[in-house]
Amino acid sequence: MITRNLDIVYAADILRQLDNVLILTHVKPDGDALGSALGLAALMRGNMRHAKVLLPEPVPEKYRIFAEGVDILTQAPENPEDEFDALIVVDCAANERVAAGAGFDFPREDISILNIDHHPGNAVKAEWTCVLPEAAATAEILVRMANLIDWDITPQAATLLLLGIITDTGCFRFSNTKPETLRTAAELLENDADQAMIIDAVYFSMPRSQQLFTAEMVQTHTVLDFDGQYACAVIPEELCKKYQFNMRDGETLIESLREIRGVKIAALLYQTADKKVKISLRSKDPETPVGPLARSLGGGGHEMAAGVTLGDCDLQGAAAILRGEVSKLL
Ligand SMILES: [Mn+2]
Repeated sequence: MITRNLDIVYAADILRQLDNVLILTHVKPDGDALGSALGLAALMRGNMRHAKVLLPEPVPEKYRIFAEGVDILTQAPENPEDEFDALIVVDCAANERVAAGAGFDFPREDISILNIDHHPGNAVKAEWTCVLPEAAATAEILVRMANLIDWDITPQAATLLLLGIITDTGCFRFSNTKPETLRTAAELLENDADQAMIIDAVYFSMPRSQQLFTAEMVQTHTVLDFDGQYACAVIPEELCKKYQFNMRDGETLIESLREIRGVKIAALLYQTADKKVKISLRSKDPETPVGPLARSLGGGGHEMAAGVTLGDCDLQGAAAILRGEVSKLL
């Protein structure tokens, strides 16, 4: 059963009453997933609560410095209901995307779940749900909640939460950047968030091999279609091997397609280890949103940034299916 979406004031009061929680986020965590999960743990610790974060996968290298000093479990506890008051799921829109690791059932009935997110269409099964699609990042919602319940924001929490806002807004370039987003970021800077550390780690630390990988992706594996309005990169496994590049670190690769003049829709396709095709989608034009497109293929996300995983087809087959859907928009 999906619970009704709670008012943020009510949800913040639920958060205030929790003393000892386990925080979870989505598989293949991005900057907002990590910033929100680790930031919420830091926030709670700074306000006399206990919080651990469950991260069964390795943290992408560029985010690793942000995880230092946070209590992280890499293996799910067998009986979380004995150890914790509740689970808090942040920035994750679907039950099957909750990164819990082996032996951990999700959703579950034996422990309360608080679900905090900004993805429209969030369907995580939880006792309490607070989804605010107008927030640029889940981290932004967490700051608003902290303010509502008068929690202190420590410099560490501020840095982690600002990481979430900066990455989900593409450093305040995307259309989800609202006055409230900038005010929230300003507040985090007032609380000594280390903005320079975030910018250095996220934007000025690309490994040379990734830069070369990106160049070859753009030059050899990208097709411009529909009069240059659609840029699609199909990444063969050999390219990853050549540069020893792990697509787990490829969160921002699609930006080099989106930044091309005239492109309205950008797509990036690669094959996952279990032989499915993962598609990332971005739109630059509100008239051609990619959220509905992703949902029509069984995926999800935001209107301007979405994704879908297709089984039962190879890269070229997936690219053809996608082109068919894109042709309805362009
Ligand atoms: Mn997010």
